[in-house]
Amino acid sequence: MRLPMFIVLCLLVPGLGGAAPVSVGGYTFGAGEEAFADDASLVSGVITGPDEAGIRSTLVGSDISDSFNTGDSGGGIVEVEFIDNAIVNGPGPDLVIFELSGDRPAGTPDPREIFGISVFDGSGFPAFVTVTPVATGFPDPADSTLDVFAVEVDLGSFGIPLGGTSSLVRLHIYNANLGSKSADLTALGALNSVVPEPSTGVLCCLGVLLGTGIRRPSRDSMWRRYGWISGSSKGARSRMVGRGALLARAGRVGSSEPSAGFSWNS
Ligand SMILES: [Ca+2]
Ligand SMILES: [Ca+2]
Ligand SMILES: [Ca+2]
Repeated sequence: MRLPMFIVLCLLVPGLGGAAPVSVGGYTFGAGEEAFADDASLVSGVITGPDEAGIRSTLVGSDISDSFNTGDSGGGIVEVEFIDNAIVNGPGPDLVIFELSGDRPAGTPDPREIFGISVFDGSGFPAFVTVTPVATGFPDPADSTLDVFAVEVDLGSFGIPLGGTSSLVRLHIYNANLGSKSADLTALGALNSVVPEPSTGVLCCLGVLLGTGIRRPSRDSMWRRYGWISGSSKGARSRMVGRGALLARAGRVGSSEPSAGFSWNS
């Protein structure tokens, strides 16, 4: 198998795939849909608002017409994963977490909806930081009584240096007992998003595949390269009655015939 060079470049170069930007709650995500979270699961505690599948379907992707809260439980910790992209610590905020709450003027924080966040720093999850969603002024597309709220996250706040990346975010969702069960979370998108660097193993596989396509001549191409065959297909070769007849026809019996030590790639 030989990977087309364009696909290989798309794997290695961020943004070369040409994704259309996506705008959510007044934020523009240059990497498009890819910028958003790709998986989510409950790692501890209890959340009765949605089941596991509901947690995942709510937090994956750019859709902000859905949300969940703790339900009647005491709360839990949800781990969100970015798979086809990673968050990178670039200039300013790197990640936006969206949640839904009652109508408020843009810029108004809603302390009833506080929750905790932590970002994997390469060796572990630093202590949770409590954050307060702020009204964006944009309405919930599915419920006109609600607005879109946002929390901006800078990876530098979690010890990740400029240019550093992370693919895991944990959310501590709990009832703040302020008249709302908890934050009503809906989506996470990376403002600064990169295609993850391929692992060493993937690079080795790519190298082997590319090497297979570029450096490993087929038996037919070798026959053509050395002038032993003028046809271009296996069919042409299959019509040959034998290598001796072929070489005799090409007048190459002798000096250019592969030596006894030559081995074909097969
Ligand atoms: Ca993604
Ligand atoms: Ca940053
Ligand atoms: Ca959602």
